[in-house]
Amino acid sequence: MKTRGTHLALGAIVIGASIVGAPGCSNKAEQAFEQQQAPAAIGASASVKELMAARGLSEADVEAALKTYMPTGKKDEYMIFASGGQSGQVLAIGVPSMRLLKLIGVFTPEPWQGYGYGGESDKVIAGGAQSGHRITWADVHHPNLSETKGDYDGEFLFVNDKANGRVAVIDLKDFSTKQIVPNPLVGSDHGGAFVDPNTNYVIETSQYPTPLGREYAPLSEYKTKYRGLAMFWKFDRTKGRIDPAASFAIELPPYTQDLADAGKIGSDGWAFINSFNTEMAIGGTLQGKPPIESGASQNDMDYLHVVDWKKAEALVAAGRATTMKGVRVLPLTVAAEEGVLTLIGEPKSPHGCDVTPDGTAIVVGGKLDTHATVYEFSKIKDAIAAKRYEGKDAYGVPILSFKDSIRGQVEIGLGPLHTVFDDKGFAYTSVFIESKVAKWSLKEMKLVEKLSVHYNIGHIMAAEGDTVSPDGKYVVAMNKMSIDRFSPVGPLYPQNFQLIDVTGEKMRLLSDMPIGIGEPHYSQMIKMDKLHPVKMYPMGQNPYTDKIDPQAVTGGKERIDRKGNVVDVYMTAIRSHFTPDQIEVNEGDTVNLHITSLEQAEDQTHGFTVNMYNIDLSLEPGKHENVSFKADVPGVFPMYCTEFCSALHLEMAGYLLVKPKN
Ligand code: CUK
Ligand code: CUA
Repeated sequence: MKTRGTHLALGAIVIGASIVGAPGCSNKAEQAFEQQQAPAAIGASASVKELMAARGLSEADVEAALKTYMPTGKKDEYMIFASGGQSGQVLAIGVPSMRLLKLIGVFTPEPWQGYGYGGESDKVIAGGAQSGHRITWADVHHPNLSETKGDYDGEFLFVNDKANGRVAVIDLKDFSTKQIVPNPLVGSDHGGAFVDPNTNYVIETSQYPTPLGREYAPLSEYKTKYRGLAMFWKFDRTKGRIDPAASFAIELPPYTQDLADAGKIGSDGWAFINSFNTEMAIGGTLQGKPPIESGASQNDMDYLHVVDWKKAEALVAAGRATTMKGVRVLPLTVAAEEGVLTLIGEPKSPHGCDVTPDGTAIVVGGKLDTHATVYEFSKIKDAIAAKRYEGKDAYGVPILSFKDSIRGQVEIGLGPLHTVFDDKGFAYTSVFIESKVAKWSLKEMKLVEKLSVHYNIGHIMAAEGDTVSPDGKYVVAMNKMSIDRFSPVGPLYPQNFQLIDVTGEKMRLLSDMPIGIGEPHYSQMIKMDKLHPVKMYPMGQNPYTDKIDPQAVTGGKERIDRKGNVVDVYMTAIRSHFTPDQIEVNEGDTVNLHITSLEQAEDQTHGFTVNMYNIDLSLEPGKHENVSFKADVPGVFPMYCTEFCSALHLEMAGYLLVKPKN
């Protein structure tokens, strides 16, 4: 591809810069080379040298700058979709520049996009209610791009909300959130929102066990009444929405299921979920009992859950499921008997569960173990087919021999967590306690190199890393702490993304990006040329129904209809006025505003707000919005456009007059 050429070219520039005898350049041969080459580049080189000295930059710094600097107007090669952690949002970031391109409102209202402030998007947020409770934040962990044949297709993004057991669907046609699906059975999720290689399902597995269906049972009945769950949300690609009615779930034992991944190529049709706390510790610190953290760290082995979801799907279709809160759930007994669920030991309190690009192996990191354990899928499959079980757990779930299921273990270091892959057969594992990225060979099962990162790396991510054909090139360390990396901003520090160049023999740390909005967990990086977002909407489009809104207005058809105490205002927005711009209602009236942007020019966005009513809309070209409110306070309320859309933007205003009752 073109980019290879670019990299070579950059390399040449770097050599040019490095031979000018920068401070710290003591290599004689290089200096001799410099004298030979100097005439061709002397002007630029001299100033580069001065700049380097003035800013105290090393050659490595200059090389990193040349690899990441994006001149104005030039575009990035990749886009990262990163979880926004507690912000409930998703970040879109360009690579290699690490420039923030967009903050996508997902679970949390986001005012710039007018997301969750009175308009149509309120329905998306309302759809995410759990037990009738509107929830306006989330703990976003894992963004996952839709796939076709195991490759990112750039159409949709799915993210999970660990805190509230929800999954969201973001349409990459307009980078906006279209659906939030609450899981009616669980109290939290974590292994999500992973997709199978053709995005038939979005997979969401529970984290902390609870009685299924969000029911009550005392903790003394933990082992009998509490359960885990693997949810398979059916994704309807033509509608671009999850179809809850066509979805199903598998009941799991009350171990704390953690990360999950879907099989690919030969392991397509299977899912893998690791777990901790197979001790089923429940804490009780006030009663003098050990906290969950120590209770959960007694066993030397926890369980990798191997799930034959194709078989589960067939059993559900054959009527073997029971329906709970509208979801078809395959009972644990059936899953155990039919070979849908099988367990394998995994080293003490694991984290990370990552299927290799070729689908032949699953890599699990051991938080309290120094290894990355590589499970061989063919061995697992054969053992299940032959029913070569070592025993059963307390719930009757068959257990395979650990020894006979693995390809091997690689000594990584203290606290290996997540693993990603490149195009050359290397795996990169985040090593939390050591604050390092460990590069190792999947073929030779051997550690190759370790790179220090800053600090306490959690997730790690690679370019196109979860596909059947990763790109290599870039790895991103997603560090939990930044300590001394940035200017201080008070006791809450930003997390730190570190971009790493993995094209060469040695890994090179290129740049830092502070994330001052939440703690991102995972992210994915897609080639920019796979994304094809629209530049504007068709006139009158409601982005949340993906249709022309029945209330959309065209120019000249603007009007105010009154029926009793209901006032419908059909309004248009175009540079630089609203029609109508005077709305008179009576105190207590219900006001329905229907606003269509008549713009069809790129990047001509208007905003709409009216004083006091907590209404804030973003009207991108062609977009239609509906907003309703009760005019319950008499007075005069300015309304205006909130985007600086033209020279006469400030004049894009009007009045809502609410006449007092008496
Ligand atoms: S978890 Cu956060 S560092 Cu939710 Cu994927 Cu491992
Ligand atoms: Cu429209 Cu400012």
